[in-house]
Amino acid sequence: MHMPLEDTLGLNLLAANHHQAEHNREHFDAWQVLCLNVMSSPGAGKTSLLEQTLTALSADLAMAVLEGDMTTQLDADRLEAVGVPVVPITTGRACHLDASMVSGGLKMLQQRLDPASLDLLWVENVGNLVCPAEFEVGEHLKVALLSVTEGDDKPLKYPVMFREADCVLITKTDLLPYLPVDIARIEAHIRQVNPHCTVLRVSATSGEGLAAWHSWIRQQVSSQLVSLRNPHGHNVVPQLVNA
Ligand SMILES: Nc1nc2c(ncn2[C@@H]2O[C@H](COP(=O)(O)OP(=O)(O)O)[C@@H](O)[C@H]2O)c(=O)[nH]1
Ligand SMILES: [Mg+2]
Repeated sequence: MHMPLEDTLGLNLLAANHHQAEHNREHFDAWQVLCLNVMSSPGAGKTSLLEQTLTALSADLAMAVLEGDMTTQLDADRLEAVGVPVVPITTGRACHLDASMVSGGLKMLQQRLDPASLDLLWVENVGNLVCPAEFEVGEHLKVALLSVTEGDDKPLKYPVMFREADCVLITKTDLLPYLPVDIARIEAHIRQVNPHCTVLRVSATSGEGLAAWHSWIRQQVSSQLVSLRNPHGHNVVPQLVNA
């Protein structure tokens, strides 16, 4: 049976991306840096949350950001203002970052610092609920944001993003009193597509939930280090036979 040409092209594209993503992850593991890929629709609050989070955590975690945007460096400038190194990656017409763009971003980052000195590398993806979920970039964990203004049906309408996420942040909870939306239904729909992810309610404006979010991050950084140093873990560099 023949596959349609466009299906074959699509599969090849994803396979090539997967290969590059694995390569990126090998670098992250060798540098012992945890990489988090932050995704959401445009305007759900990724940059605002990162402004708060980078400020709160930079005293005890060394961090940098790869900032994906289609055309501008506006978000990169906002985050650089916090005092954390940021590499802007403009994607042109592409609606997501892919693994080779991130590889290019890493080379630019290496001109500024030694990535092995970092604990945590953030990737802020291009705002889009569909494409970023299909293109891994080598991240260890995916964080998806969904703001309360987007309605409770989005986890069901865009299931791939929410199924793949390790942590889902329901953002802008300060707006709940003004909206005809039921946050319990948002959570139930997230659980329906992904029963196991962490779900947190946060507001970058009021500060609600940020302590729980920051403690989730710290936990992930620590367990990443443990898994890289654990000789029986899955991330161990393979031993050379007869070396
Ligand atoms: N009320 C409220 N507005 C927020 C919150 N977080 C972000 N915003 C606003 O939402 C808009 C988009 O935020 P931004 O961080 O740029 O979203 P991004 O496109 O996902 O990076 C901006 O006008 C922010 O001020 C929040 O927690 N509460
Ligand atoms: Mg942004």
